[in-house]
Amino acid sequence: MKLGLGFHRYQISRDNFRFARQAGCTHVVVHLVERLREGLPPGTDEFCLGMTRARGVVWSFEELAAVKKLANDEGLQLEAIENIDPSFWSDILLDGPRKQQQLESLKRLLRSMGRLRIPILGYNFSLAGVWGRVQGPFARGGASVPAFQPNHPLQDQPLQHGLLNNIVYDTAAPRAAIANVSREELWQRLADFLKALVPVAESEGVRLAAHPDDPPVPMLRQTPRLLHQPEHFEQLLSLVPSPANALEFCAGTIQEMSGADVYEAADRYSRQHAIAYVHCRNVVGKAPDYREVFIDEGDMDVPRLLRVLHRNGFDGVVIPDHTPQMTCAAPWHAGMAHALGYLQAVLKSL
Ligand SMILES: [Mn+2]
Repeated sequence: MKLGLGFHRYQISRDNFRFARQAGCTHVVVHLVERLREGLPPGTDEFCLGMTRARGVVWSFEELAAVKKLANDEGLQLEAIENIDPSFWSDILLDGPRKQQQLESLKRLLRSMGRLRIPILGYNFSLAGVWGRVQGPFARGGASVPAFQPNHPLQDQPLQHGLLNNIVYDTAAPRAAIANVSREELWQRLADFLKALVPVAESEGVRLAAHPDDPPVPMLRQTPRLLHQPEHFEQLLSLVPSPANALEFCAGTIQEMSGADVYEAADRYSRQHAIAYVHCRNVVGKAPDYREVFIDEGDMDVPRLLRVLHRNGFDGVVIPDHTPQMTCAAPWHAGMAHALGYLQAVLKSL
Protein backbone atom coordinates (compact mmCIF):
# COMPACT_ATOMS: atom_id res chain seq x y z
CA MET A 1 0.00 0.00 0.00
CA LYS A 2 1.17 3.51 -0.78
CA LEU A 3 0.75 6.76 1.09
CA GLY A 4 -0.72 9.79 -0.64
CA LEU A 5 -2.18 13.22 0.04
CA GLY A 6 -5.05 15.07 -1.61
CA PHE A 7 -4.90 18.74 -2.60
CA HIS A 8 -7.50 21.25 -3.68
CA ARG A 9 -6.60 23.35 -6.70
CA TYR A 10 -5.66 26.39 -4.64
CA GLN A 11 -3.22 24.20 -2.69
CA ILE A 12 -1.39 22.84 -5.72
CA SER A 13 2.10 24.26 -5.41
CA ARG A 14 5.70 23.15 -5.34
CA ASP A 15 5.86 23.80 -1.59
CA ASN A 16 2.78 21.75 -0.79
CA PHE A 17 3.95 18.85 -2.95
CA ARG A 18 7.31 19.08 -1.16
CA PHE A 19 5.41 18.96 2.17
CA ALA A 20 3.72 15.73 1.04
CA ARG A 21 7.04 14.22 0.04
CA GLN A 22 8.59 15.23 3.36
CA ALA A 23 5.72 13.58 5.24
CA GLY A 24 6.46 10.30 3.46
CA CYS A 25 3.98 10.39 0.58
CA THR A 26 4.84 8.87 -2.76
CA HIS A 27 1.55 9.83 -4.45
CA VAL A 28 -0.82 12.80 -4.73
CA VAL A 29 -4.50 13.22 -5.57
CA VAL A 30 -5.80 16.54 -6.89
CA HIS A 31 -9.20 18.22 -6.84
CA LEU A 32 -9.28 20.52 -9.84
CA VAL A 33 -12.75 22.01 -9.33
CA GLU A 34 -12.15 25.73 -8.94
CA ARG A 35 -14.60 27.56 -6.72
CA LEU A 36 -14.97 31.33 -6.72
CA ARG A 37 -16.70 33.18 -3.91
CA GLU A 38 -17.01 36.48 -5.76
CA GLY A 39 -19.84 37.16 -8.22
CA LEU A 40 -22.28 34.68 -6.72
CA PRO A 41 -25.83 35.46 -7.81
CA PRO A 42 -28.05 37.17 -5.21
CA GLY A 43 -30.09 34.73 -3.14
CA THR A 44 -27.50 31.95 -3.36
CA ASP A 45 -27.54 30.01 -0.14
CA GLU A 46 -24.78 31.14 2.17
CA PHE A 47 -23.43 27.65 2.76
CA CYS A 48 -22.59 26.88 -0.87
CA LEU A 49 -18.91 26.48 -1.67
CA GLY A 50 -18.81 29.00 -4.50
CA MET A 51 -19.16 29.22 -8.24
CA THR A 52 -17.33 27.09 -10.77
CA ARG A 53 -14.81 28.90 -12.92
CA ALA A 54 -14.67 26.16 -15.56
CA ARG A 55 -18.13 26.87 -17.08
CA GLY A 56 -18.27 23.53 -18.84
CA VAL A 57 -14.81 23.66 -20.42
CA VAL A 58 -13.26 20.33 -19.45
CA TRP A 59 -9.67 20.36 -18.15
CA SER A 60 -7.25 20.20 -21.05
CA PHE A 61 -4.43 17.77 -21.68
CA GLU A 62 -1.94 20.62 -21.19
CA GLU A 63 -3.46 21.63 -17.85
CA LEU A 64 -3.32 18.07 -16.55
CA ALA A 65 0.21 17.63 -17.91
CA ALA A 66 1.38 20.68 -15.96
CA VAL A 67 -0.02 19.33 -12.67
CA LYS A 68 1.53 15.95 -13.31
CA LYS A 69 4.90 17.51 -14.13
CA LEU A 70 4.85 19.54 -10.92
CA ALA A 71 4.20 16.36 -8.93
CA ASN A 72 6.83 14.36 -10.79
CA ASP A 73 9.39 17.15 -10.33
CA GLU A 74 8.94 16.74 -6.57
CA GLY A 75 9.32 12.97 -6.76
CA LEU A 76 5.59 12.21 -6.53
CA GLN A 77 3.19 10.27 -8.74
CA LEU A 78 -0.17 11.79 -9.67
CA GLU A 79 -2.55 8.96 -8.75
CA ALA A 80 -6.00 10.48 -9.21
CA ILE A 81 -8.11 13.41 -10.18
CA GLU A 82 -10.86 13.59 -7.60
CA ASN A 83 -14.29 15.06 -8.37
CA ILE A 84 -15.88 16.19 -11.59
CA ASP A 85 -16.74 19.88 -11.96
CA PRO A 86 -20.56 20.31 -11.78
CA SER A 87 -20.51 22.25 -15.05
CA PHE A 88 -18.99 19.21 -16.84
CA TRP A 89 -21.84 16.88 -15.97
CA SER A 90 -24.87 18.87 -14.76
CA ASP A 91 -27.06 17.39 -17.49
CA ILE A 92 -25.74 13.89 -16.79
CA LEU A 93 -26.77 14.24 -13.15
CA LEU A 94 -30.04 16.01 -13.98
CA ASP A 95 -30.84 14.29 -17.29
CA GLY A 96 -30.81 17.54 -19.22
CA PRO A 97 -30.57 18.33 -22.94
CA ARG A 98 -26.75 18.54 -23.07
CA LYS A 99 -26.23 15.08 -21.60
CA GLN A 100 -24.70 13.50 -24.73
CA GLN A 101 -22.44 16.49 -25.29
CA GLN A 102 -21.24 16.33 -21.68
CA LEU A 103 -20.60 12.58 -21.93
CA GLU A 104 -18.44 13.24 -25.01
CA SER A 105 -16.48 15.91 -23.12
CA LEU A 106 -15.84 13.52 -20.23
CA LYS A 107 -14.61 10.90 -22.73
CA ARG A 108 -12.09 13.49 -23.92
CA LEU A 109 -11.00 13.99 -20.31
CA LEU A 110 -10.49 10.22 -19.92
CA ARG A 111 -8.44 10.13 -23.13
CA SER A 112 -6.21 12.95 -21.84
CA MET A 113 -5.77 11.07 -18.58
CA GLY A 114 -4.95 7.89 -20.47
CA ARG A 115 -2.27 9.62 -22.54
CA LEU A 116 -0.77 11.08 -19.37
CA ARG A 117 -1.02 7.81 -17.42
CA ILE A 118 -3.14 9.35 -14.66
CA PRO A 119 -4.76 6.13 -13.45
CA ILE A 120 -7.93 7.20 -11.57
CA LEU A 121 -10.84 9.61 -11.95
CA GLY A 122 -12.73 9.85 -8.63
CA TYR A 123 -16.32 11.02 -8.74
CA ASN A 124 -19.32 11.46 -6.47
CA PHE A 125 -22.60 10.79 -8.28
CA SER A 126 -24.61 13.01 -5.99
CA LEU A 127 -26.96 15.95 -6.43
CA ALA A 128 -26.82 17.45 -2.95
CA GLY A 129 -23.22 16.44 -2.27
CA VAL A 130 -21.65 17.03 1.13
CA TRP A 131 -24.30 19.08 2.91
CA GLY A 132 -26.18 19.71 6.12
CA ARG A 133 -23.31 19.41 8.58
CA VAL A 134 -22.20 21.82 11.28
CA GLN A 135 -18.62 22.80 12.06
CA GLY A 136 -17.52 22.90 15.68
CA PRO A 137 -14.90 22.02 18.31
CA PHE A 138 -15.97 18.38 18.44
CA ALA A 139 -12.63 16.56 18.14
CA ARG A 140 -9.99 16.03 20.82
CA GLY A 141 -8.75 19.22 22.46
CA GLY A 142 -11.55 21.20 20.83
CA ALA A 143 -10.17 20.78 17.31
CA SER A 144 -12.62 22.05 14.71
CA VAL A 145 -14.38 19.38 12.64
CA PRO A 146 -17.66 18.83 10.82
CA ALA A 147 -20.47 16.90 12.50
CA PHE A 148 -23.81 15.64 11.28
CA GLN A 149 -26.65 16.05 13.75
CA PRO A 150 -30.16 14.63 13.54
CA ASN A 151 -32.86 16.84 12.03
CA HIS A 152 -30.76 19.92 11.38
CA PRO A 153 -33.07 22.22 9.36
CA LEU A 154 -30.57 22.63 6.50
CA GLN A 155 -30.86 18.94 5.65
CA ASP A 156 -34.35 19.32 4.18
CA GLN A 157 -33.71 22.60 2.41
CA PRO A 158 -34.66 21.93 -1.23
CA LEU A 159 -31.91 21.81 -3.83
CA GLN A 160 -32.15 24.75 -6.21
CA HIS A 161 -31.59 24.92 -9.95
CA GLY A 162 -28.06 25.89 -10.96
CA LEU A 163 -26.46 24.25 -7.92
CA LEU A 164 -24.93 20.76 -7.65
CA ASN A 165 -22.61 19.40 -4.98
CA ASN A 166 -22.90 22.81 -3.28
CA ILE A 167 -21.31 24.56 -6.23
CA VAL A 168 -23.09 27.07 -8.47
CA TYR A 169 -22.63 26.07 -12.12
CA ASP A 170 -25.34 28.23 -13.73
CA THR A 171 -25.75 31.78 -12.46
CA ALA A 172 -28.81 32.39 -14.66
CA ALA A 173 -30.80 29.43 -13.32
CA PRO A 174 -34.19 30.22 -11.76
CA ARG A 175 -34.21 30.54 -7.95
CA ALA A 176 -36.50 27.57 -7.47
CA ALA A 177 -36.27 23.99 -6.32
CA ILE A 178 -35.42 21.31 -8.89
CA ALA A 179 -38.12 18.83 -9.83
CA ASN A 180 -38.44 15.70 -7.71
CA VAL A 181 -36.16 12.86 -8.77
CA SER A 182 -36.91 9.26 -7.82
CA ARG A 183 -34.21 6.88 -6.59
CA GLU A 184 -34.85 4.65 -9.64
CA GLU A 185 -34.37 7.58 -12.02
CA LEU A 186 -31.12 8.55 -10.36
CA TRP A 187 -29.82 4.95 -10.58
CA GLN A 188 -30.72 5.00 -14.28
CA ARG A 189 -28.70 8.19 -14.76
CA LEU A 190 -25.73 6.59 -13.03
CA ALA A 191 -26.11 3.54 -15.29
CA ASP A 192 -26.18 5.79 -18.38
CA PHE A 193 -23.02 7.54 -17.18
CA LEU A 194 -21.17 4.27 -16.56
CA LYS A 195 -22.33 2.63 -19.79
CA ALA A 196 -21.01 5.57 -21.79
CA LEU A 197 -17.73 6.11 -19.93
CA VAL A 198 -16.51 2.77 -18.57
CA PRO A 199 -15.58 1.32 -21.99
CA VAL A 200 -13.54 4.43 -22.80
CA ALA A 201 -11.91 4.42 -19.37
CA GLU A 202 -11.07 0.74 -19.74
CA SER A 203 -9.40 1.21 -23.10
CA GLU A 204 -7.45 4.19 -21.73
CA GLY A 205 -6.27 2.31 -18.63
CA VAL A 206 -8.15 4.71 -16.34
CA ARG A 207 -10.41 3.60 -13.46
CA LEU A 208 -13.56 5.48 -12.57
CA ALA A 209 -13.81 5.46 -8.78
CA ALA A 210 -17.12 6.17 -7.04
CA HIS A 211 -17.11 7.92 -3.67
CA PRO A 212 -20.04 7.00 -1.38
CA ASP A 213 -22.55 9.67 -0.40
CA ASP A 214 -21.18 11.77 2.45
CA PRO A 215 -23.17 12.17 4.68
CA PRO A 216 -24.46 8.62 4.10
CA VAL A 217 -28.19 9.16 4.49
CA PRO A 218 -30.97 8.05 2.09
CA MET A 219 -32.22 11.58 1.35
CA LEU A 220 -30.72 15.04 1.63
CA ARG A 221 -32.14 18.34 0.35
CA GLN A 222 -35.16 16.32 -0.75
CA THR A 223 -33.06 14.34 -3.24
CA PRO A 224 -32.24 10.63 -3.07
CA ARG A 225 -28.71 9.42 -2.44
CA LEU A 226 -27.52 6.20 -4.05
CA LEU A 227 -24.47 4.98 -2.11
CA HIS A 228 -25.38 5.20 1.58
CA GLN A 229 -24.92 1.53 2.60
CA PRO A 230 -21.95 -0.72 1.73
CA GLU A 231 -24.07 -3.09 -0.38
CA HIS A 232 -24.95 -0.22 -2.73
CA PHE A 233 -21.41 -0.51 -4.09
CA GLU A 234 -22.33 -4.00 -5.26
CA GLN A 235 -25.23 -2.56 -7.23
CA LEU A 236 -22.96 0.07 -8.80
CA LEU A 237 -20.30 -2.48 -9.78
CA SER A 238 -22.87 -4.79 -11.33
CA LEU A 239 -24.21 -2.04 -13.62
CA VAL A 240 -21.11 -2.31 -15.84
CA PRO A 241 -18.66 -4.98 -14.65
CA SER A 242 -15.15 -3.87 -15.55
CA PRO A 243 -11.85 -3.12 -13.81
CA ALA A 244 -12.54 0.47 -14.85
CA ASN A 245 -15.77 0.58 -12.80
CA ALA A 246 -14.32 0.86 -9.32
CA LEU A 247 -14.60 2.46 -5.90
CA GLU A 248 -13.12 5.38 -4.05
CA PHE A 249 -13.31 3.53 -0.73
CA CYS A 250 -13.97 6.27 1.82
CA ALA A 251 -13.52 4.36 5.07
CA GLY A 252 -14.78 7.27 7.20
CA THR A 253 -18.02 7.54 5.25
CA ILE A 254 -18.54 3.77 5.36
CA GLN A 255 -17.89 3.74 9.11
CA GLU A 256 -20.60 6.42 9.40
CA MET A 257 -23.20 4.28 7.60
CA SER A 258 -25.87 3.01 9.97
CA GLY A 259 -25.32 -0.68 10.67
CA ALA A 260 -22.28 -0.94 8.39
CA ASP A 261 -19.20 -3.01 9.18
CA VAL A 262 -16.29 -1.20 7.55
CA TYR A 263 -13.89 -4.18 7.90
CA GLU A 264 -16.35 -6.50 6.17
CA ALA A 265 -16.86 -3.95 3.38
CA ALA A 266 -13.09 -3.52 2.99
CA ASP A 267 -12.70 -7.30 2.85
CA ARG A 268 -15.50 -7.81 0.34
CA TYR A 269 -14.49 -5.08 -2.09
CA SER A 270 -10.73 -5.58 -1.89
CA ARG A 271 -11.25 -9.29 -2.67
CA GLN A 272 -13.09 -8.19 -5.80
CA HIS A 273 -10.19 -5.86 -6.70
CA ALA A 274 -12.82 -3.13 -6.88
CA ILE A 275 -11.01 -0.56 -4.72
CA ALA A 276 -9.15 2.05 -6.76
CA TYR A 277 -7.92 4.02 -3.75
CA VAL A 278 -8.75 4.64 -0.11
CA HIS A 279 -9.77 7.66 1.95
CA CYS A 280 -8.85 7.02 5.57
CA ARG A 281 -10.24 9.24 8.32
CA ASN A 282 -11.93 8.46 11.60
CA VAL A 283 -15.30 9.27 13.10
CA VAL A 284 -17.37 8.87 16.28
CA GLY A 285 -20.98 7.80 15.89
CA LYS A 286 -23.07 6.78 12.93
CA ALA A 287 -25.52 8.56 10.63
CA PRO A 288 -27.56 10.53 11.43
CA ASP A 289 -25.44 11.52 14.44
CA TYR A 290 -21.67 11.52 14.06
CA ARG A 291 -18.61 13.73 14.16
CA GLU A 292 -15.27 13.57 12.42
CA VAL A 293 -12.26 13.16 14.74
CA PHE A 294 -8.51 12.54 14.70
CA ILE A 295 -7.42 9.33 13.00
CA ASP A 296 -6.48 7.66 16.30
CA GLU A 297 -9.55 8.90 18.17
CA GLY A 298 -12.61 7.43 16.51
CA ASP A 299 -14.71 4.28 16.47
CA MET A 300 -12.80 2.71 13.59
CA ASP A 301 -9.76 0.54 14.29
CA VAL A 302 -7.57 1.93 11.49
CA PRO A 303 -4.75 -0.65 11.84
CA ARG A 304 -7.36 -3.44 11.56
CA LEU A 305 -8.84 -1.84 8.44
CA LEU A 306 -5.45 -1.55 6.77
CA ARG A 307 -4.54 -5.13 7.75
CA VAL A 308 -7.68 -6.37 5.96
CA LEU A 309 -6.77 -4.45 2.81
CA HIS A 310 -3.15 -5.61 2.96
CA ARG A 311 -4.11 -9.25 3.49
CA ASN A 312 -6.25 -9.12 0.34
CA GLY A 313 -3.40 -7.72 -1.71
CA PHE A 314 -4.64 -4.14 -2.04
CA ASP A 315 -1.62 -2.26 -3.34
CA GLY A 316 -3.14 1.13 -4.11
CA VAL A 317 -2.93 4.53 -2.49
CA VAL A 318 -4.33 5.59 0.89
CA ILE A 319 -4.88 9.28 1.61
CA PRO A 320 -6.02 10.86 4.90
CA ASP A 321 -9.19 12.38 3.35
CA HIS A 322 -9.81 15.27 5.76
CA THR A 323 -8.52 15.83 9.28
CA PRO A 324 -9.41 18.10 12.21
CA GLN A 325 -7.98 21.60 12.03
CA MET A 326 -5.19 21.87 14.61
CA THR A 327 -4.68 25.00 16.68
CA CYS A 328 -1.51 26.52 15.25
CA ALA A 329 -0.28 28.71 12.41
CA ALA A 330 -0.91 25.94 9.84
CA PRO A 331 -4.08 24.08 10.91
CA TRP A 332 -4.48 22.06 7.69
CA HIS A 333 -0.82 21.09 7.37
CA ALA A 334 -0.54 20.10 11.03
CA GLY A 335 -3.69 17.96 10.81
CA MET A 336 -2.41 16.24 7.69
CA ALA A 337 1.10 15.72 9.08
CA HIS A 338 -0.43 14.06 12.13
CA ALA A 339 -2.63 11.73 10.05
CA LEU A 340 0.18 10.93 7.60
CA GLY A 341 2.59 10.05 10.41
CA TYR A 342 0.01 7.73 11.92
CA LEU A 343 -0.80 6.08 8.59
CA GLN A 344 2.86 5.70 7.72
CA ALA A 345 3.56 3.90 11.02
CA VAL A 346 0.64 1.53 10.46
CA LEU A 347 1.67 0.82 6.85
CA LYS A 348 5.23 0.06 7.95
CA SER A 349 3.96 -2.39 10.54
CA LEU A 350 2.01 -4.48 8.00
MN1 LIG B 1 -13.95 10.69 1.49
